[in-house]
Order: sequence, then C-alpha cells, then structure tokens
Amino acid sequence: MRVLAINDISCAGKCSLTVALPVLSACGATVDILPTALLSTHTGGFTGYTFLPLDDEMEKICAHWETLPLKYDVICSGYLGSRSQIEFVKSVKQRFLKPDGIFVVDPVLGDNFKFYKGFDEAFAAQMRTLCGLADYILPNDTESFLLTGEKDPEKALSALAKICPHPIITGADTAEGYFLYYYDGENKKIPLRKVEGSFHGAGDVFASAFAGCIGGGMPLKDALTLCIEFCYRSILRTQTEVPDKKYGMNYEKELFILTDAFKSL
Ligand code: PXL
Repeated sequence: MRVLAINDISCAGKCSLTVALPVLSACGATVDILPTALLSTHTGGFTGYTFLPLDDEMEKICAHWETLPLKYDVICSGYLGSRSQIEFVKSVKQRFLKPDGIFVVDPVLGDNFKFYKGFDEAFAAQMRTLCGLADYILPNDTESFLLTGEKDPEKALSALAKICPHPIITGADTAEGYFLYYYDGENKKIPLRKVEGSFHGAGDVFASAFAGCIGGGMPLKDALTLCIEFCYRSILRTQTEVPDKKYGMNYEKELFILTDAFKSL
C-alpha cells in the first residue's frame, strides 16, 4: 500500500506529518509526504511560532512527481494553510490517486468549539467542498459543527452523509454519553471511554491510524474499533507521562497494536 500524506510539518509538538509517518508506517504503508507548511510548533497553545506556507514547493513537487510517475492507493489530507491549498489538494487527488484509491480527509478547522488560529467561516465552507470529494472524513465535534452548523452529532452526521459516503465524527458528548459517530448506510455509534482533559494531536493520531487501517483493507467497523483502542491507550499514557499536553501524544509505545494487526495481512 502506497500512501500520500498531505499535512504540515510542525517541528515541535507532535502532530501532522511527524505523527502520520510513523503511524502509517506501523500499518505497513509506504508513506510519501506532501508538506503544506513548515512551522516551529503547531498553532494550538504556543505563541510566537514561525509559519512558512509551502504552496510554491507543493506545485513544484507535484510537477516532478508527474514525470516519475507516482500513483497512490490512499491519499490523506490534514492541516491546510489556506483556501488555495484546499483547491490544490483537489487537483492532487485527481492527478495522483489510483482510480480505485481511497481519499481520506481530516477537515482540520478547530477544537473546543473554536477555530484554530488563521481559520474562519470562508475557510470552513471551502473545506466542505473538499469533504465532498472524500471517501472518508474525520471531523471532531467542533469541526462537524463548523461544517454543518449542527451541534447535535446525529444531525451533523446526517448532514455530512449528504456530501460524503462515510463521515466519522471522532468523539462527541451527548446526554447519553460520549460516542464516536459514523455513517455506513445509516447513522451508527460506538461508545468511547472518556479521559478528562484535552489531548493535542489526538485527531492526527486517530486519522493516520484510520487511513492506514482502511487502506490496508480492514472493514470499517474493525478499523474504527482498533483505532479507538490505539488512541485510548495513547491518551492514557499521555495523561500520566506528558506534563504539558500541547507537546502531543505519547503514542509510540502503543504502535505495536497496529503492527500486530498488520502482521498477517
Ligand atoms: O493537530 C492539528 C493541527 C495540525 N497542524 C497544525 C496545527 C494543528 C492544531 O492546532 O496548529 C499546524
């Protein structure tokens, strides 16, 4: 399985490509990367970070790849720095995804019901159009709200199912408890064990594992169950091992969950 991960490089504070590479590799994937921006740290909780958008390089990298040629079984996109990058990712899908390939979009927009720095309504509207081209989308509760205007996860999921065959809301609190919501012909949900606190990079850990599992041929429910376990164990480890949560998740010693699952596949 050859995977293209489109995401930023945040040099410190584990997220994006520094997470995608090891996690997808643990699923047995050969991973190529298309960096969207180079930052000293991610933007969540740090101040004074550097930010270099890589739009020009992305164009040049793809022009070179077309001479090789390269085609991908899976393309997964995450943090995109501008509306023009969203448009560019659409063309990357067209140029480099195999006809039967899988396009996974993590519509990175915000958390705790707020936009990340630099994003706004217009950016969310454009991200919605990228979601419309995806086979799977992985918004968190904030992102599903920003994409649909619906706070209720069941209603948000139904709205997202109108634009993408398999939306997955990675975690949402309701009166009945804390669930992952996904659409597979109908609305479905899986209960999650809640760990108090906010864990930066958890969405990237989950999205990378999911892209690896689904690209590796796992049925949807099995892929979700395994990724939930991998994430939960990583969160528990992070809770005790990482004093400052903005530095990201300690998922490394849980990668065996993925390598074990892919041993015989
Ligand atoms: O984890 C999502 C993410 C990815 N990349 C950058 C970010 C964030 C969230 O804050 O700032 C640069």
